[in-house]
Amino acid sequence: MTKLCREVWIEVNLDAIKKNLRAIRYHITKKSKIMAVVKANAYGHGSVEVARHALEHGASELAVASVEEGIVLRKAGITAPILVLGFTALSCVKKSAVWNITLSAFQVSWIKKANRILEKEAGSGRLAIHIIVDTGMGRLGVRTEEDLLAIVKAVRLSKYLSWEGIFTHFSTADEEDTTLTKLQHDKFISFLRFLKNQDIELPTVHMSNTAAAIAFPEFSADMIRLGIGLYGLYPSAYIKQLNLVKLTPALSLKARIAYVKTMRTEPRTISYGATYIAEPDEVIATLPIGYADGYSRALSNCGFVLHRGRRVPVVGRVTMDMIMVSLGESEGKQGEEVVIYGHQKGAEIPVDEVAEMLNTINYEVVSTLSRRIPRFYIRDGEIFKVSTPVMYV
Ligand code: UAH
Repeated sequence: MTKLCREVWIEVNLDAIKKNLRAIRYHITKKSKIMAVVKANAYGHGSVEVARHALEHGASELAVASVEEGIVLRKAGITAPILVLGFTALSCVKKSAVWNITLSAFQVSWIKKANRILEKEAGSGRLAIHIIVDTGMGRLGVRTEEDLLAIVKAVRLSKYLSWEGIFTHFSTADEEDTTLTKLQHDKFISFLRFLKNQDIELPTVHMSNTAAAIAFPEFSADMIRLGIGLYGLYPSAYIKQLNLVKLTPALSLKARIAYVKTMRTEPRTISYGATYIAEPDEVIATLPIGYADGYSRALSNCGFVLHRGRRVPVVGRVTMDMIMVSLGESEGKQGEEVVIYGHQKGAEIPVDEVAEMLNTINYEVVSTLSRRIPRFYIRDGEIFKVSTPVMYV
């Protein structure tokens, strides 16, 4: 294993990602393609490695949140279609065409200006477009048939744009009450029917995120956009308990104990604010992870890590780069491995549990893991690649 100077790391199990892709593949409509959503550094897992692996194991397209995220993938040699799911400023249209990155669009004025930009910048290439339809997410997209027809016509008239997709996004597909999801689906289908009635041939149609792909496989259309499920996490407790697809979490967060002491002398205060006072003879271990790594300060005095397969509590405040945990009266050794998220000797700290403690969702817990933590990629049961923000020796 690569020697780390600061001994905290993420293990990304690519075999789990392959399993998750397979599980979803069997669940959705046969003809539907899978777009792997690798935005936000693949939800913290590392976009280049996850994208490459997903493309090798059943995904055929990728989605990101910005042109910059797409360029990272292109620079790594990835040639599959890449769609930017969000809004892109017109100033980045040329760059998108040059790097062959597909943009999402929903405004006629934007389409016309984008075409003019590309007309002036001869040689930039054509820009592929997916049209967003807002059926109830209330974020981006056309909301009326009139606006949809206008943008479709504008794209089709644009010499430098090509219309390659149309999609909507569900806002409550992870919830037990399916009323709004069904309404959004029906609305989207009626928009599509409206276009067909105008003799307009549809490009790739997609609507489902992980939740919809699991709960409504019949909505899979030409393609699904698989995000959280790719990483082995469920979009909600409700979707998990449906028990329709077995997912395997891909990410573990681990560290080695930096220092161990027995609290024999006064004061026995721990960390900023002295919010924890250790018992005499309590054993305290210091770990090299903090809130700048994405380990939330809200876990101060309430998080847990696994030491020798046993849960031990975070004591005192989480600092920027370190935390302290209490080993109680047990012994601990400098350099011993602890698990912050994941499994150790039959025990587990699931990301879902951490999310619940933080009153947030698993998406936030993994996607906020800092890029300064090295990622170790495991394939066929073995570490095959280490991605580090700086070179470790
Ligand atoms: C437009 C859009 C998103 O913003 C996100 C996703 C992926 O969602 P999950 O992570 O819940 O699968 C799809 N589409």
